[in-house]
Amino acid sequence: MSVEQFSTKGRLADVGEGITGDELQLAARNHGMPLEALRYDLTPPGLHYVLVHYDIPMTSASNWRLTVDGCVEQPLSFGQTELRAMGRQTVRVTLECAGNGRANLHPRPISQPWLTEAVGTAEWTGVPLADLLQAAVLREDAVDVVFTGADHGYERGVEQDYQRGLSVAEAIDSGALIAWEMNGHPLPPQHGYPLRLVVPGWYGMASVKWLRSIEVIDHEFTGYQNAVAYRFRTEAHDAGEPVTRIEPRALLIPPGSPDFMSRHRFVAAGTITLRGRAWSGWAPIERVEVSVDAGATWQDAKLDAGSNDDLAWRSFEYDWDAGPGEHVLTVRAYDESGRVQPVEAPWNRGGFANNSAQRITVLVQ
Ligand SMILES: Nc1nc2c(c(=O)[nH]1)N[C@H]1C(S)=C(S)[C@@H](COP(=O)(O)O)O[C@H]1N2
Ligand SMILES: [Mo]
Repeated sequence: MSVEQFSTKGRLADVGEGITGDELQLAARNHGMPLEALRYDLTPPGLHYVLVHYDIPMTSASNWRLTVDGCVEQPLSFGQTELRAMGRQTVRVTLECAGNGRANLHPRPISQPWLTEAVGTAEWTGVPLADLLQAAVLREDAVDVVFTGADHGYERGVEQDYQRGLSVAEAIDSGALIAWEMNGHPLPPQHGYPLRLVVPGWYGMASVKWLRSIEVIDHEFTGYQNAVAYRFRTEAHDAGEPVTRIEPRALLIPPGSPDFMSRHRFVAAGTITLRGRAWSGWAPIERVEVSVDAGATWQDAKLDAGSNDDLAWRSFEYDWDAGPGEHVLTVRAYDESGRVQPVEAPWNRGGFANNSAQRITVLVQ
């Protein structure tokens, strides 16, 4: 049997087809952030969402090397001590998986079936990627920068190391970091120990974990994760457009207490302060609106005094005068680039960037 025959093909769920065993297997490995963890400014690492395409590699900091080579005047190789000597910076970043929202699409692309929980915010500490590239001195023919992780696997018949490319401009201007700490502690194994890339504002796929190599190349990178996987397509044969930065999204901390199975909420009548977080990878959040009648009418939420200049989420609140009965709560975010979170985002085959507004069903008693 060939690799192609043994590999799973990409497909859409049939009309009415429930979650498959393969999707359940992925959902159990790659967990989301429970929405009540929106309460924390910084997501405790065990509650931050996790996405791993293949297996979590078993790695050790003591013999780890990071190489920087290709179209550079000065190829470099760093151990942990040498890398730390290059500088130290901490950046607060909201990471979100590009597939967040996928399982709510119709038809549903068969893949990691996220609802709305593939998000988390951490303080990442490391050395700016731009400083490493400067130390290596880019040659004139430098076009793209390729980041390779230590994990290896197969996707739709293609054997690969997990790899992503950025253009030289994106690599330098995005404020990307080569990080060794998450919230002040060494990276946990599932988040890339001992080293990972963190690209602020970009969907998570750009932030390569278990980073072992940075190669500067003189042409556009056409690896699987850039040219095949993370593309907006409506037809299977389209070349599609690349998935890049995070679209605006607001999420409410589900109020009151949940029903175990449905997660529908029970709250007592009266004034209820609804709280949540909003973010965008394109520009700071400028406004959040709340609807307590399933999107029929919208009111402005109060944003906290901060900003998300550093592209971390911003908190908001809204006092709801809750009367008895069933209500559907929904929220939407606006950013300073003019992007507005849609009530219903357009469909695409990969199920990427589905930032359709969250809906929470509440029974007020
Ligand atoms: N080496 C490697 N890096 C990776 C991945 C992976 O599978 N392997 N998954 C990517 C994807 S799709 C996402 S959304 C983020 C998730 O980061 P987290 O698990 O730290 O939240 O890691 C990215 N970096
Ligand atoms: Mo992702």
